[in-house]
Amino acid sequence: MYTFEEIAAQVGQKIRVEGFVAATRIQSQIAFVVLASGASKLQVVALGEAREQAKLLMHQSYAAVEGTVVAAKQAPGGFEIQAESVELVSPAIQWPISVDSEIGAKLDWPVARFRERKEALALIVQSEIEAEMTGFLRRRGFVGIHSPKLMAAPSESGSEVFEVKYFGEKAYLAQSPQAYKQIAIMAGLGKIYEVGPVFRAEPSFSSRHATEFISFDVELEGVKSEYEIIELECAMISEALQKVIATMGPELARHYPMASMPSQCVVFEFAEAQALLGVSGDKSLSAEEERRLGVMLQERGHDLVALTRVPWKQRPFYHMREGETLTRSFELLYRGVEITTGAVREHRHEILMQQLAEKELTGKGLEFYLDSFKLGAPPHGGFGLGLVRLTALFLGMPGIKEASFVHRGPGRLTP
Ligand code: AMO
Repeated sequence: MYTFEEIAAQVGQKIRVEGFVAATRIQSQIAFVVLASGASKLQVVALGEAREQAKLLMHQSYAAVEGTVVAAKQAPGGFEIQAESVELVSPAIQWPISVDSEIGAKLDWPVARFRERKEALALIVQSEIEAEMTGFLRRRGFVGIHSPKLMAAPSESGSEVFEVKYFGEKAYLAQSPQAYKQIAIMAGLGKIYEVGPVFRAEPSFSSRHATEFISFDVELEGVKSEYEIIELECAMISEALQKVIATMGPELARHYPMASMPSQCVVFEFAEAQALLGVSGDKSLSAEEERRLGVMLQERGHDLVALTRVPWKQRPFYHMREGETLTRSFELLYRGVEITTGAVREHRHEILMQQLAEKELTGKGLEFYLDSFKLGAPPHGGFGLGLVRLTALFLGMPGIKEASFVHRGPGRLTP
């Protein structure tokens, strides 16, 4: 990889550069080759023998050029390489997709897909969002942890779990780091985060589901209200997106015009959202209802919306209840799509066990977690954020496949 700055500093010198062949133009006396490396494009001018060699370069092959850096106003970056030799290092003998190919074909060929700057930019944005969000947390004293992904029991609900063989026994792929986040808090770590893969055996082909995705998880001690967690998460997201826009603004605007700052986070109770939608009951909102709510609230200028007081019936056993029927939990919707579930956790062992029984669960294989609450558990809470969903929605993409490096879904175990 080279940058314009590095090459510009070598004007007058002989250098060797390598890169992908982004364009060639062969004229009767002269050949122009554009080499691409990351975001940089470098013009190469070839005469004589070097021109003959340039004729052999196919589009997107990998090539090496030796030559002198000269100032050239008309070239990208204001300089070019006058080639002495052009070498075809590795030919591109096929090119399976184009920028206009549908997402399925692009997912089949990540090598070809990410040579396109717009596609690579989505991965860079995601990397920046992740770094800014973890930076935000680290500045506030959060510690990054890595929890195991092989477990003796399902970590969330029993359905949607992948079973794997484990030395003659059954193991399960973690659906979330939930148990370990809470164990870290009970262990006295105070504030933690984890960014890592989680697995859900969801036979869903929807634009928002993957069977393996990156979960951005946070947990902290001393939390008594879901509003404290919402405030923390919204501040983290806003600050991260603001920094991404500040550093990548012009290029983002060119490729992803929808990438803009979200509004301030607003809070609605779940029942208020139902009233707006004209629905009732204890069930979660469907994707369509979330989308409709998103449209209604966006018309009022809100695109980041927390729904609180979510019914107990739709929540896992470890959420803190609010009265008989509600929970101190929330969902965060961004542009009409759920990106987060968060909650104050039930930290009282006896009540936790009652809630487990009420959900008709045995807790088998989760004893290590359940017994931890007998060792003195602080009040605590946290949230899990779908990182790729956040990136895709920020960039205005139709779904998470468009923002994934490599997608895992039903029927997609390769590449
Ligand atoms: P939940 O199951 O709601 O909560 O997951 C948290 C967030 O993860 C994302 N997500 C997904 N992304 C892509 N594909 C999927 N199949 C998928 N499923 C979920 C969503 C979702 O909001 N332990 C709790 C979190 C907590 O309470 O801290 C949990 O896992 O963005």
